[in-house]
Amino acid sequence: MTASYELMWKDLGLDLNAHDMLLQVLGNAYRDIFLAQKDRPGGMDYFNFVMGEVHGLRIKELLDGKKEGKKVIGSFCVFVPEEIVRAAGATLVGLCTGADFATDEVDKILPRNTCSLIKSAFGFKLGKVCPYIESADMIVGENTCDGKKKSYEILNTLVPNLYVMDLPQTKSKEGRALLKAEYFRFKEAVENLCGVQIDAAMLKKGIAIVNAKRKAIHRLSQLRKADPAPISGLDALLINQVYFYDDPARFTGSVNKICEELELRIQDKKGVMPAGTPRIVLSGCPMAVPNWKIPWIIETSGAVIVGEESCVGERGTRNLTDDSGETVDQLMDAIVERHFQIDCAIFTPNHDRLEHVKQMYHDYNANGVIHYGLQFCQPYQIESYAVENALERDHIPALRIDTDYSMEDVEQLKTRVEAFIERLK
Ligand code: BJ8
Repeated sequence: MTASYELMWKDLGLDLNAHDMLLQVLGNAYRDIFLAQKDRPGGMDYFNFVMGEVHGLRIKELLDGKKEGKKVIGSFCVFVPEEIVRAAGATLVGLCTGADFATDEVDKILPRNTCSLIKSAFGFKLGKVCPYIESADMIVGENTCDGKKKSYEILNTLVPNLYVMDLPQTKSKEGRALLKAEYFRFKEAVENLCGVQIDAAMLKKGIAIVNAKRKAIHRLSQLRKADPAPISGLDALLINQVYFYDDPARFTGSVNKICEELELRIQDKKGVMPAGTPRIVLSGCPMAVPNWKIPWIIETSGAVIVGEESCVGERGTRNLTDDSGETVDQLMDAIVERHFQIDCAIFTPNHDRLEHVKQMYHDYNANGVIHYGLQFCQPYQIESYAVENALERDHIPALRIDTDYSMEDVEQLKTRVEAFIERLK
């Protein structure tokens, strides 16, 4: 990244030395993990560029937009309805939660047995290295797992603009009513922030923008069913990660462009790995940038990832929002309906997720499922027992991995993953 952004980062209040260090680590990891791959589709050049400019040009775009009155809203969860944000003409961005940072500072505030994802959000804020959180006009937290719910009480003392959304924990009639009430409350908060009154036409536009992104991802997912796999799981994960940062129309265009290339690859039977390479569905906690450890281990151990049952993946993007309503109430209902289907492990019981993992295994012609739980993530770690049982009942090979963002266990994990992949051959 160039020095021309230094002033911008300084104005945002970033710690320039710490930020330089972060970019260097990120750049090296990207080179070693992504650029080292063979036979990447040419369309990944765009995503290389986006990643190279993720703290540079993209932030400049957001700040330029702010000068023209376009608000920026940051979020940590796919339950925050992007349709409403786009309807108001604002931008939704995912906030950085994929790497350890300022761990000493974080340990003074949060218990050690807090998941890496939550610690990371705090680390980026305390270490002053996230230009997204510093650019945001509103930061949305959500009452999902206990860790997030309670830590937002503390985050509220560190940022001036936290908005907390309550979320249901059961898929009941009452749960749906709560989600609906909370989405209306959120709509009002966004309207106040942006100084607009969202009408049906604006909502329709918001839905169209977000649905287009999701459809492009669906197209990509369909292509990943082919053997040989036309794109690596790492690159597909990267696309799913960029989903949360990029300008939506540009993102949609770039994904569709890469899909055209992959269609040709499939016609020519060209893949990133030979036909017959063991195929894995990765299931579990979301993987935010730059959390690439497990996919990198899997794909350097002789397998290819063909689908992600994750919020940075199919759990986050699989359903479209029905855009046929004509009134604000009908369209809001459609947004509620769409998000109420998200089968996050904070719901109890959560049978739909077990069915979804199995469905993905069959749809993507996979050979096995690897469940990824972040250490101290109670919802996903506890639910991994049910996932594994459901898979075993159907004779689907499964491996459970619990880890964090550190690299200390890489060798040990690699040994387990290699043994699992060997079993699938
Ligand atoms: S809809 S998965 S994005 S809550 S890893 S912080 S659950 S202890 S991230 Fe999530 Fe929304 Fe659900 Fe998706 Fe807690 Fe677990 Fe940490 Fe987690």
